[in-house]
Amino acid sequence: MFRTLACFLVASTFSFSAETPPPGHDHSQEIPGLKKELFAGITADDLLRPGSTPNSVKVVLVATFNAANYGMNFNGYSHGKAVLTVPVGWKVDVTFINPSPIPHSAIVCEKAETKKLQIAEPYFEGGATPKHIMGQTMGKSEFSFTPDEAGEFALACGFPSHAVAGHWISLNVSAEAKVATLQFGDQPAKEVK
Ligand SMILES: [Cu+2]
Repeated sequence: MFRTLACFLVASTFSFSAETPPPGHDHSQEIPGLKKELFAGITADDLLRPGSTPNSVKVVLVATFNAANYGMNFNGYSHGKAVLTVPVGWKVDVTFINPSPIPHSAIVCEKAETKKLQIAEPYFEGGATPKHIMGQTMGKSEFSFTPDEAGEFALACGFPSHAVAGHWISLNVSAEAKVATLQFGDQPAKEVK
């Protein structure tokens, strides 16, 4: 019981501090030890690109792209603030890159699951990096899934406590959308081409 409570308290404190950095915290500060050649030339727009076949998209997720949210970001975005919208039934091919010595991973889950300390299984078959709970460092892996259900999902880091600290972006699977769109924060969504 005490252990459960302690875990909960640690998680809540962590989540709070991740959302409200202390005054003077500099997001442009670099995270040490990044293997930069692993993500040379990749930008936030690579979060969603057209796929090589019709009705598919290509997603490149770089964990610890920069120092935002203490490195717990994908291509600079955390807390769901990059929104990928994909029509239902489209294939999603994901390349996951972690250039840092801190373990991270990627898993597709329901949006509500980002509030959990640990995410057990991908919501759609095939939708996670290998051993997502253990994570991986200084490397790359690929996975694909085809969402067959509309709803609000997330591409989250599956390393315990990272999603709850904001290490996730939004994935909306839409029954109405005819094209894939990418949205950053309050900016308008743009069609990916
Ligand atoms: Cu992570």
